[in-house]
Amino acid sequence: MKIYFAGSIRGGQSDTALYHEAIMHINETDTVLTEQVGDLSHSAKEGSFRDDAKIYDKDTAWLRECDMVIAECTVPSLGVGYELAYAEKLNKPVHIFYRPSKTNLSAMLKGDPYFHIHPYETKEELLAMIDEIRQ
Ligand code: 6K6
Repeated sequence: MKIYFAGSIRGGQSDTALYHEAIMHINETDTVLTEQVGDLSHSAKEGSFRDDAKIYDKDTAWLRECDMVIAECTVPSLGVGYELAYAEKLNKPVHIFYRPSKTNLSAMLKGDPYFHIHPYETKEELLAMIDEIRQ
């Protein structure tokens, strides 16, 4: 399967190492299209309109191409929220993971019956739940 992994970048990168571990885990059996989400070596700062337009074009093409969207939403992100709504319009399966001890998930995600919502707390739980949804 081609997986679109969504996680905060300009919304804040405190969970980037966790995204990286989840992406590496998924890549053992499937293909993550968006590996850069777990990469701390790129700048998260605003780019020029042209650079950001390239990111938008590439990411929306990957959303059209993917078989499933997995989003880690503990760190709130406008970009991830946009991607989730875009994926819903495309009828892609969308799985949202978050840690309730660290955040209050937006009602616009939790209240949307289209999304599969998965609260978890530990990294081990996250990886096991990611395995379950891909079976
Ligand atoms: C910075 C760090 C790694 O890569 C970069 C360059 N910027 C982006 N590259 C690729 N996708 C991006 C970039 N910035 C945002 N996105 C997309 O939006 C990703 O697919 C994330 O899921 C989401 C993050 O949105 P913000 O609003 O938190 O940046």
